[in-house]
Amino acid sequence: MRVEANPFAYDFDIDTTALVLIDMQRDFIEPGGFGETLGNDVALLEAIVPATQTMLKAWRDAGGLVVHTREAHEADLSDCPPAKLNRGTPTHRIGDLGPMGRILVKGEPGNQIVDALAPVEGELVIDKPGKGMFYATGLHEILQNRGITHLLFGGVTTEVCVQTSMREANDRGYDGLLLEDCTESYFPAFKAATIDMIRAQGAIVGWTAPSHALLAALRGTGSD
Ligand code: C5J
Repeated sequence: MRVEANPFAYDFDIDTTALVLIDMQRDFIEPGGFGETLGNDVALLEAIVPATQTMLKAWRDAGGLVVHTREAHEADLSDCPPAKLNRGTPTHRIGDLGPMGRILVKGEPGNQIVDALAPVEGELVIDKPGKGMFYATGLHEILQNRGITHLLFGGVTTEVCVQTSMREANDRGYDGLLLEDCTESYFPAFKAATIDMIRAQGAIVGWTAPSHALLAALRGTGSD
């Protein structure tokens, strides 16, 4: 299957490809969560949910593997080093009690994936203590065991957890494609810069494409 992508076409087989949705959690997307406590306008992120939902449905209908990640810490914060805990000047830090429970702590309401994109049976849900999806998660071994070689990416935020995960994936030998309208940043200029960086120099980190290009490929109306 071929997606019309940048900087050139992206070829993949559904059987060896996973869709990875990074951190589409209430803590980042809904008011009252971690994102807002850092002073961000979360409405920007909420806006990508409909396109992501459409694309997720098409991928599920095609029978593709779905991986959801959550940025999530243990209740005692033993997996959150001071270097992470003490950064920034948020009104609430990781572990503090906010309107949606303890910020970025496993099991809390704010730590869950937004309802519109909630995982279904058979999909992988990976809790990660870092920004990247491979650090301290065992995900690489899980994907290797399933024969996955290609990764389609959506999620938030583009320049933090999504870009870190794409770079980690690239170093581990995966071919990654970022779905441009299924990812967002609190800073539009950072999103644009990330897209440019990923596909620069002949796809040095990976490919990018709008989700309609993937949908066309799945419908069999893209090029093959
Ligand atoms: C951040 C993330 N931005 N999921 N996390 O802290 O990108």
